Amino acid sequence: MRSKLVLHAVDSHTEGMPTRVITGGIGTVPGATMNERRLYFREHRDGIKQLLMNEPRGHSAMSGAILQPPSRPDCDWGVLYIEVSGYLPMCGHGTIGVATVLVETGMVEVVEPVTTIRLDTPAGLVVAEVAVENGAARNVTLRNVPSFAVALDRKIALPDGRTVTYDLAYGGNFYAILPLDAFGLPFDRARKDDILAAGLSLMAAINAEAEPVHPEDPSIRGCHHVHLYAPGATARHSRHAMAIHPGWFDRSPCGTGTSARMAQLHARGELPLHTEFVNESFIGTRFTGRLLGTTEVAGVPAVLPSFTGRAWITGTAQYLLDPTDPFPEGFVL
Ligand code: PYC
Repeated sequence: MRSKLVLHAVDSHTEGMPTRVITGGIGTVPGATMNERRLYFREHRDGIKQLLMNEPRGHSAMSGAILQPPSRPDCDWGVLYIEVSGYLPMCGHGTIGVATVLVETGMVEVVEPVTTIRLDTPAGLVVAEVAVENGAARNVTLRNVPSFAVALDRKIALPDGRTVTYDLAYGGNFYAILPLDAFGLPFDRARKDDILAAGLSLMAAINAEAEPVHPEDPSIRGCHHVHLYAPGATARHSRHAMAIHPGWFDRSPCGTGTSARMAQLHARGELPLHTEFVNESFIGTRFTGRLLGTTEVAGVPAVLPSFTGRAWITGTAQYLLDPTDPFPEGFVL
């Protein structure tokens, strides 16, 4: 056996969505903040992300997180998020996976019944409260970054001639939010290809016409997620399909998407603070969220979201790269 590198991983899934947590083999990425490290990694080390996410080591809906020393003194760990689609500023399901791995592998001091872990993410501070019972992480509640509605009832024309109305909100990533009915499609996994095509066409139109940019950090930009909610969705319990660039669905209820959805519902006057909101994924798994308070982001009214979900460790691995491997960055079919 020969290898140019050895990447140590603990694989997990959060309510159905994988998080490959890289615990060693990468070293400290240059950058004064976690966002600078995200941009550095994207520019200089993208091959490692491709190798870990693409086939044959990953698949077309693969997601992961690279553990780092924190860049700020008030945090326990830093996290860089990697996905088939790129480098997210923040990922909710990924952070629940990270917190579960940190507790269950003893990489943080474990306190029962609740272990609090402060995480330095490219989007800002995220606090994880892990409910621990006999050493096992039962669930994780995240206090996410401030989230806000960008636009309500914005109209856009699509290439097929249809005009749809959507809301746009930020919850660590930007989300277009609209009913699946707007495309005349049923909430049915048998129609997943049509649902995905609808989401991708809206995403492309938004980015061509009015690409969203974070008011405090222009490196966080673009709409790469479309939240299509099912008939019967309410401001207390909602089911949805989350279409993600370049062409896959979140299997989990999507933590940053849940945060954006709660910010959107709050901006619409439909979700008060401290009120439970259950968000259900395309495969029927759930996060339970609530809004803890209000704040501002660059003068824009914002909310402080939290949500709870569960993750399970599925394996450990050392990913290798043989110097003769013809696919050093994997491939996408
Ligand atoms: O849980 O925030 C999330 C997420 C983003 C993309 C996939 N999952």
